Amino acid sequence: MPTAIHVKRLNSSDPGFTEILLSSLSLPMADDEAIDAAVVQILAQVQAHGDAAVLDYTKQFDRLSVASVTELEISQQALQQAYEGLAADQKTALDVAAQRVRAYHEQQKIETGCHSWEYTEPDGTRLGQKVTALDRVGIYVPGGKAAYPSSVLMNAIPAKVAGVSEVIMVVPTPDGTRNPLVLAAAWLAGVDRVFTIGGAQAVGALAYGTKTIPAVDKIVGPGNAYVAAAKRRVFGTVGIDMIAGPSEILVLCDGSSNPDWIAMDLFSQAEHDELAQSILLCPDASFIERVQASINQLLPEMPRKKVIETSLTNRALLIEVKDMAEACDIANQIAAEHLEICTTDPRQWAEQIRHAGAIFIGNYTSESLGDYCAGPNHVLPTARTARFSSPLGVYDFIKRSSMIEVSEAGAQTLGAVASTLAHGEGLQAHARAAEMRLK
Ligand code: HSO
Ligand code: ZN
Repeated sequence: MPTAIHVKRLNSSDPGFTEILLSSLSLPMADDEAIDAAVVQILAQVQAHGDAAVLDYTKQFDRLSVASVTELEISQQALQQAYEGLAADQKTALDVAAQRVRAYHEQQKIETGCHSWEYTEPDGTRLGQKVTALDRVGIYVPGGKAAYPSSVLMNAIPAKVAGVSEVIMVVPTPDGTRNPLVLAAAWLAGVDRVFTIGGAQAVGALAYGTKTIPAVDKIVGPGNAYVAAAKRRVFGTVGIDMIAGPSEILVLCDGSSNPDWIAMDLFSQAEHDELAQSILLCPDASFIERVQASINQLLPEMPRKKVIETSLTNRALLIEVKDMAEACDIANQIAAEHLEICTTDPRQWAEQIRHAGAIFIGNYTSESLGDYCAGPNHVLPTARTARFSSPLGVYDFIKRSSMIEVSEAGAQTLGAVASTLAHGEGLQAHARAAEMRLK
């Protein structure tokens, strides 16, 4: 008996549509006080006892018992062996993906203000901005069901392209089980050191440093609730990227696509996680029916049908809209992590989109191509944060210093201004420092 699921249907003309939509997007706040308390304890132990605490927790949580943290490091030679040992098709696919992700991020470095600049004023004062890469970055790679080699590429390659000198990866290996694809990806991406540790203890080790594990300047990469809580706690001591929520896809469709393609694109997010969210916006009611029929027809074939079914039943929406212009307005309110535009004239609608993590234009651009190998990063803002944040990129691994060189002539004009303002703020030393330089 094939599973028939009914995906929740909305119509933009329903009374209270916007409120219903926005409340369907939000997730109940996880009750993570207990997790946070455990994390505070783990971080304190790692800060106080370094390697010894890391060893204890790794034994306790990953059932991995070794005498020293040195034994938890995977050598470059072992990474290379993991790569060499891959099946030929896996190796080629990983090579192509890495090369394309690198090319995209190299272009991003050129185009996105990742270079220093300076200008000179008429009086000889020089002002500018100096860009430097972070010295050392930590990449958290989850173990278990979300161990994605593609995410190793997406996190490590932009760091290397930015010019980060040392990229340190941590990946838990419960019971000592290593994922060769993850190690191969680390090798290809040029990761400098890999430690088989995970959880809050790995985040603590990277943030505070231990005798064996060097302290980093920023920690990036996804993780479970403990890792997310630990990243929140160490923020300030180190930088962090973002706290990612469950994955989302929003498909805008005018009804001209193959409904099977659309159903499979909705599945491709749903299969990540029971909490993942897949939404279709379409002005054609009969096409929505056809997508619903494709969902029921294709679902039984899917190995991950349980996860897909739960995600689609609890979180998915098929929304009938007035027209494509309204679909774009709603898409801007949703600010989805992934937005597919599957229409006959997709560029026209892409121009109307202001808020989305990544915009996939046209029927041939399935999100899965972007997830693996198109080139842009797949670490994207979730949970409507695309309203104010961007995909992970080279710019996340650089920082800027202001450069100020005031000429003698410049000190005369600026000195008078600064002096007046300093007196206004009651800061005499500031005023005198400016005045002393006046002729
Ligand atoms: N869609 C995920 C990334 C991913 N997909 C990894 C497959 N592997 C979040 O953007
Ligand atoms: Zn994906």
